[in-house]
Amino acid sequence: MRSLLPGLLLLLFTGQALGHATLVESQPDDGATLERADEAVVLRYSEGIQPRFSDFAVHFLGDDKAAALTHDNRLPRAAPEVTDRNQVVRVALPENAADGWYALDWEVLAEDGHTTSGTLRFRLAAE
Ligand SMILES: [Cu+2]
Repeated sequence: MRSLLPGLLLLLFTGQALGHATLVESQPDDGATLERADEAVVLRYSEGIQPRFSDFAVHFLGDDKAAALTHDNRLPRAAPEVTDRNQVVRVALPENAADGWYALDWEVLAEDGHTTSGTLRFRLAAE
């Protein structure tokens, strides 16, 4: 019994560490510029997510990077494309998206049932 304990603890901690779907990287980075409106915003998570129970909302903030995210500045929802074992999410901007600041507000349910969320702010500066 005593010899089993360390292994059991390791299993528990490993399971926790692997469980949450944390944002590993994004394109563009938070605060950075997207130079083409037709290029999707890409989020990569540490674990697979459950697309049906995850939410990705794009808000247009105009000139104010720090603007609050409201119902009024939220853009119409578009279905994100989820690939790579449900770890990569591509969120397209609307056609003819205006230049300015945007925020992508996300909340994802990992395959283990844990929820994580965050906000990515980026600037669109298309030619
Ligand atoms: Cu978890």
